[in-house]
Amino acid sequence: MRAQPPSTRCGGRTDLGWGHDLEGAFAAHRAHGLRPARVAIEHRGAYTILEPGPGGPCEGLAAVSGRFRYGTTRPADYPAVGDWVAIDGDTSANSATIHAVLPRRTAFSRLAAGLRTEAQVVAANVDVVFVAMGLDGDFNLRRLERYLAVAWGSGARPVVLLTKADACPDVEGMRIAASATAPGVEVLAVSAVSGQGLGVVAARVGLGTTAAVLGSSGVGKSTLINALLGRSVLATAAVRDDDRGRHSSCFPLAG
Ligand SMILES: Nc1nc2c(ncn2[C@@H]2O[C@H](COP(=O)(O)OP(=O)(O)OP(=O)(O)O)[C@@H](O)[C@H]2O)c(=O)[nH]1
Ligand SMILES: [Mg+2]
Repeated sequence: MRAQPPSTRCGGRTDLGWGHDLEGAFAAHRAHGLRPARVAIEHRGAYTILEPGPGGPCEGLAAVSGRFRYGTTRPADYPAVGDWVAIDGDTSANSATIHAVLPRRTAFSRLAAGLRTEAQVVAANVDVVFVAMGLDGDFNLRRLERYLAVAWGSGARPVVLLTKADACPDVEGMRIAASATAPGVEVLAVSAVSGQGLGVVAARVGLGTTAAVLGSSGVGKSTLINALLGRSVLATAAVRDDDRGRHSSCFPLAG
């Protein structure tokens, strides 16, 4: 996991993707005086969380309670980026405590190294996963198939993004080849340099939708997310799949 320096910040326009289905799941926690928050970044031993509020989300650091730690043995049951959690304490003072993780709608997992090999969730509750493949030499249909299998396995809806379209002389030919490999999946050519396709990508991430970008290192995930954030995308996570495993990094929000 890539950590970012802890910071405290409140406000901004977003509902963080909280839905009515979560209200029911949260009722018992609310009865115990707990509040919902969403995990934005996983650090070693702590989490940056975003707590919805009337003036916009409030950001702060949180840790799991001793009781949670004592009762949780599987890595997959610990909070992951994108999880909704039940907290108490003061988020803006970086002293919130996580008491429970709400059931996940979707989950990206990787195998955690340890005495036993166990699944670890790297991104939860993602609705749309953008499978990114570069048109600058990264293009590989076998890898695209593998990424699509990961995407479908997570429960999220995949959309293929052919990135760096500005660097390719035959974008349409590549798009047709990718479409043949990904039947039933939308394939979009995009460029953060020319702006091609960014409007369509942003339209796939409506208010309340959580998106992840999955792709190999250097494919342009961070650049794309930054370009999208200028277009009021709610929330995005970058998930990298390489020989060091699958990583999810920050979960930035439009302000
Ligand atoms: N020509 C062109 N270059 C791009 C585009 N998007 C990103 N790049 C370049 O590609 C390189 C890698 O981009 P990143 O956004 O850092 O890639 P990443 O997928 O986040 O990489 P990791 O964080 O290592 O997983 C940078 O030099 C970018 O400037 C694009 O649309 N066109
Ligand atoms: Mg990056």
